[in-house]
Amino acid sequence: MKKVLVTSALPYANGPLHIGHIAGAYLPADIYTRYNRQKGVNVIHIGGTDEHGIAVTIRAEQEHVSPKEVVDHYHESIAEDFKRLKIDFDNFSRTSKPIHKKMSQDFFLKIYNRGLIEKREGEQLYCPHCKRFLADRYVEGECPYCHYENARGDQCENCGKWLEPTSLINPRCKICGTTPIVKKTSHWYFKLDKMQEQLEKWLASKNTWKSNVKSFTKGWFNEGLRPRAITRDIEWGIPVPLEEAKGKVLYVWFDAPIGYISSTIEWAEKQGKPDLWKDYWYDNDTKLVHFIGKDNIVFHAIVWPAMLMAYNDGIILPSEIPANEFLNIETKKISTSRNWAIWVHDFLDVFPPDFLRYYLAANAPENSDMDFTWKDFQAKINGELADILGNLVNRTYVFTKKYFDGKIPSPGDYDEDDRKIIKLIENAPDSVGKLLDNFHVRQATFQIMNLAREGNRYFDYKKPWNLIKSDKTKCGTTLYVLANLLNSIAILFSPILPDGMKKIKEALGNNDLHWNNAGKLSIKPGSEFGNPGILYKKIDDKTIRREEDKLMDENKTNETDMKNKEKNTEKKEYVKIDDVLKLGLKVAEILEAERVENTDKLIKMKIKIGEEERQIIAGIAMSYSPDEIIGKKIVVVSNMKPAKIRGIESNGMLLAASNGATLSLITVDREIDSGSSIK
Ligand code: B3M
Ligand code: ZN
Repeated sequence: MKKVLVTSALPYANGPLHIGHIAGAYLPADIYTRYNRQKGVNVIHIGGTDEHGIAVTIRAEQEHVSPKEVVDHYHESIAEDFKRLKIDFDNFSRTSKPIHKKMSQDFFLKIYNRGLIEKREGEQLYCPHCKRFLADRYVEGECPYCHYENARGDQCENCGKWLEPTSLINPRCKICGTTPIVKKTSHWYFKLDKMQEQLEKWLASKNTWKSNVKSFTKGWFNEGLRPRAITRDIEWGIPVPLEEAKGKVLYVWFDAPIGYISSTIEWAEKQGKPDLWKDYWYDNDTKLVHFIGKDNIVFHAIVWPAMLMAYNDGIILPSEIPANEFLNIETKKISTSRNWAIWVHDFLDVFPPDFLRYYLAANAPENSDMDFTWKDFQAKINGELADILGNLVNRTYVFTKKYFDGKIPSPGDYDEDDRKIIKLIENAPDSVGKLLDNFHVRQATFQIMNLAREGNRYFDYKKPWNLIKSDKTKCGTTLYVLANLLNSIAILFSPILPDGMKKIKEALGNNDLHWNNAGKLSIKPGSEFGNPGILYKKIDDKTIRREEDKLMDENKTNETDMKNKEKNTEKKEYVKIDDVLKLGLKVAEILEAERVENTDKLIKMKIKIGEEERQIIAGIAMSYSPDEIIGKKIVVVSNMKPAKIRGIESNGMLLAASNGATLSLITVDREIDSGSSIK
C-alpha cells in the first residue's frame, strides 16, 4: 500500500499562532492525516518551526532580545498551541537543529557543484542610517505588480508575488524609514531559469491540482523564471558552506522546505531506525502532500521542486500541494501587527478545541477567502454541533435508557425508512472519503453533519415515544439503527472532532475507528449505551459579546501602542537640520475655507504661500468651523507630495497640535508675510 507523507508549512517561530494559520494549513493537514490513519494507510505528519530569516530577527530587534531567545520561546508556544488544539505531528522539529543545518548545506553544495548555483555581483538595497543591507522584510515599499503600498522586500502580501527588493517602488527601511541606496554586493544565485523546462513539464502532469496553484505557476512560467539570490548578508541563519562566502547565510526560503526532510530524519532517529526516513523520501510510491496557505505557493510549487530537481539524488517531488486561501476576521484581513487576529491560545482558554476545528472545517477557505465572525461561529456551534449532532446523541441515549434499560435493542424487520438510513450508513465512508481524498474538507463536514440531520428527521418521523406503546419491536429497530448511525458519524467525524467523537464511541462501548467500518452496523444488540453527557455546550450571547469586545479593544490598544512606540522612537532618533529643511515648512495664509460635503472632519482650504496659491484638505472640522480660520496664518509642509483625499487634491499639509481630544492649529505669533520659511 502507498505511504503518505504529510507536511504542513513550518510556521515562523516569531509569534504565536492565530486561527488563520490553523485554517490555512494545519487543520486540513491534521484532518487528512487522521483520516488516512483511520483508513489504515501508512501515514506520517511532519512539521516544525521555521527559525531563520528576517521574520525572526525583526521580532528580536523589536523585543530587544536575541533571535535565539525569540525562537526558543515561540517554538514552545507554537508546539503547545498545536497540542491543545489536537493537531498532532509525528515529529515537530526546528530548523535550528544541527541535522537541518547539515542537510541544508548539503543541498547547497550539491546544487552548486552541479553548476546550478553561481556567484554573481548584484545590487542590493542598503540603509545608510542603519548601516546594513536590507534583506527581505527589512525593506518595504510599493509592490511593482499590484501597487500595494506595504509590500515586503521579498514578497507582496497582497498579490503573493515573490519580489526582489530592488524592484519595490519608493522603498523604505522597515526599521528607521530611511530611503535606502543601492549598493553592489556578491551573492549566490540559484539558476531557476535553467529549471523552467523540467518544472513546466512536471507541473503539466498535475491536472487535478487546485486552480489557485495551477494559475499561479502558469503566471510565473509566462513571465519566465529568473535566477534568484539564495544568500543573504545577515548573521542569523545557516552559513553558506563556501570559504569565499564568509559572513553570508542561506536565504530562509532555501533552507525552510529542507526542514520537511530534516524533521523526518529526526523522526526516524527517534524511532531507533535512522534510515526509515528514506522509505518515505526516496520511494516513488510515497504520496508527498504539502499543506500550505496561498502565500507559500510559489515556494512549494516552483522553488522547492526546482531545488529537488537540481539536487537530483532520487528524492521524490510533491504529489499534492493543497493550498488554502485566507481566513478573514469580521470581513477584515488578519493582521498581526495591528493585532487584528484571534490567537489560538486565547481561543482555547474559552472554548474547547472541537469548536474551532468544527468552525474552520465547515468554513474552510478552500476555494476563496472565508470570513470568521463571532456571531456566525456561535450560530454554527449552537445550531449544528449542539442542536443537530448533540441533540441526536442525547435523545437516542435518553430513549434507549428509558425504554430499553440502556441496552441497544435488537432490530426487527427493516421498513423503508430504516433501510434508507442504513443505505446512508453504507455509502458514507466512500462518499465522505472521496471528498477528503480530494481535500474538500468543507463539503465533507457538511455531508457528515447531514447524516445527523437525516437522523433527527428519521427520529421525528418514527416517534419512538409513540412506537413504544404501539410496536415495541419497531421502536427497538429505530433506536438500533440510530445507535449505528451515531457510531458511523463518530468514525467519520473523528478526524475533524476528535474529542466529541471519542465521547460517543465511549458511550457506545466501541472504540474501533476504522474508516470502512463506518459503513457497517457494528453496534451490537444487547450492548450498553452509556451516558455520553452533554456533547457540546451551547455558547451564550454574553460570551460572544465579550469576545467581540476583546477583538475590538485589543485592536484599539494595539493601535495606541504603536503610536506610542512611534512617539518614543521620535524622541530617541535624532534628525539633522537637513531633514527638517526637507519638509519645506512655510507660513501660509488661509484665503478661503469650506467643509467637504459628506464628511465629518474635512475642510477644504485655499491658502497662499508667498505668491503661490494652493488647495489643501485637512481633517480639522471637529475643532474649527471654516469661518473662524479664514485669514489665519498657519504653518504648512510645502514639500508634501500632492495627494487626493476623498477625490479632492490636497497640495500640502497644515500643522496642528493634538492631544487626542483637542486640535490646535500652529499659527505665528507676530505679523509676518506668508511664504516665510520656518527653521
Ligand atoms: N515559515 C512562511 C509562513 O509561515 C514559512 C513557511 C515555511 S514552509 C517550508 O507563512
Ligand atoms: Zn503585489
